[in-house]
Amino acid sequence: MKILVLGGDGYLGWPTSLHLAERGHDVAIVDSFHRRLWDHELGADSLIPILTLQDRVALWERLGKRPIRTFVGDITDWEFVGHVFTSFRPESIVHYAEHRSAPFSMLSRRHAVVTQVNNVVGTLNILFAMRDLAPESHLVKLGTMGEYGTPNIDIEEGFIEIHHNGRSDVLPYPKRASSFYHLSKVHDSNNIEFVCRAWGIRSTDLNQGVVYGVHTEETSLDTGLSTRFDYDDVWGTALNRFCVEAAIDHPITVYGKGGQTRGFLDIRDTLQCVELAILNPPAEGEYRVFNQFTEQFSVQDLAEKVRDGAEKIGWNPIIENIANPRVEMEEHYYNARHTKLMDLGLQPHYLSETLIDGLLETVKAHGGRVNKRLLYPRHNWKQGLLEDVEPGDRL
Ligand code: NAD
Ligand code: USQ
Repeated sequence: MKILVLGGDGYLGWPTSLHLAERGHDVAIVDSFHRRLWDHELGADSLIPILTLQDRVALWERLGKRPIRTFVGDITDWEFVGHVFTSFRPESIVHYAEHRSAPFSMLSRRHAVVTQVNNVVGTLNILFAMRDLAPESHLVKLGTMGEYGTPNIDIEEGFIEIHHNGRSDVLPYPKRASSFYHLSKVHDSNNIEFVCRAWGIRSTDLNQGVVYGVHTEETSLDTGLSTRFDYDDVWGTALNRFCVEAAIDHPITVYGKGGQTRGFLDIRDTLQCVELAILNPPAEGEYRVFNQFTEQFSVQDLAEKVRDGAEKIGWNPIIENIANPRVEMEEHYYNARHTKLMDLGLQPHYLSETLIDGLLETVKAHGGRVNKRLLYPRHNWKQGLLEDVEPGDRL
């Protein structure tokens, strides 16, 4: 199959591209390198060194692997999108090419606007390109579990049956996101659901939880094929950050009480889920939603798992419950359904079977690259970027 991976230079897009190429598909990557630029703005960098996209792709081919095409450009640029679709003619489009940091989107008015324009306009361009240039193709769009928020009822997979005043209907599940980033995904979902009805587009919205881990079968073939690994206060996600903190003997930064519960999954399962969605496409005009995570944990649970894993290998990290920079519930009900990908054959890698100490050792090997100034949060949800935060300061 001809598969276009939008955002193929990123944490998830790069290993997904390799995985799909290894499975015999014709893969083309699109990326604007915005992510590398946004890192520069914040003085952040991947913990694990990464090659340029051009060098990564060349190395992959030198290993005798199926070539991967690259298109460098921005999907908010309509001319560029048109060029990519007419020259590659994709059958499936995996859409990772968005701004993905909740903290970044809360830093200032400008950061909120950059996030929402990039995400909503980029996705609209892809939808119009599908209608006009690839009407049979299937969009596999990365959404987020954060679209739902933390309601006091069970979370369903995209839709809920509502009974009201003696009548009933199946409607999109109510959304209550907690950052301008998460809201951009809600806006995307609404636009996609609408064009499936209006134009007969096929789409799978993958409401993904927080991803952890770094190695996949293909990235492990050569250090030059490594994917990025973020640990800073703006881009780093919970478990990945906790491992880096433990590895350099920095307190593990649980925000607030730590009862915030989220869905999590191993990076290898992201690849499996995307492949399952591609191989089992929806019907013409169908908009379907899969909740893409394998287990749910509170952040305090995760911190304790990392601490216990670290103690097994002789380290002694401590957990610090610091002031929460976010506005979010720290104690709440959370029960999200996630059976549709399992029904398609997903075989999860559970955290209990993953050697946290293995991940810790990998991270430790790069410990010298950690910029400690980037560990405690330099922002909060109410004031945005705190310009006067000194290295090591806390909120
Ligand atoms: P990432 O920032 O590492 O990768 C995103 C890539 O998209 C980057 O290489 C960036 O340069 C590119 N990009 C962004 N805007 C673009 C544009 N307008 N045109 C072309 N390229 C553009 O992010 P990631 O962690 O790989 O996440 C990928 C997707 O998965 C995102 O949509 C994110 O919201 C979603 N997601 C990620 C996680 C996670 O834990 N990492 C969890 C749930 C959902
Ligand atoms: N948290 C801590 N300590 C930290 C970092 C985070 O306690 O050092 C807490 C946060 O307060 C939050 C939870 O951990 O309650 C998750 O935060 P996160 O930074 O790991 O994840 P989040 O901001 O939600 O965003 C990440 C990705 C995003 C994706 C989302 C999936 O960056 O692209 O959409 O995970 S989900 O969380 O399901 O919405």
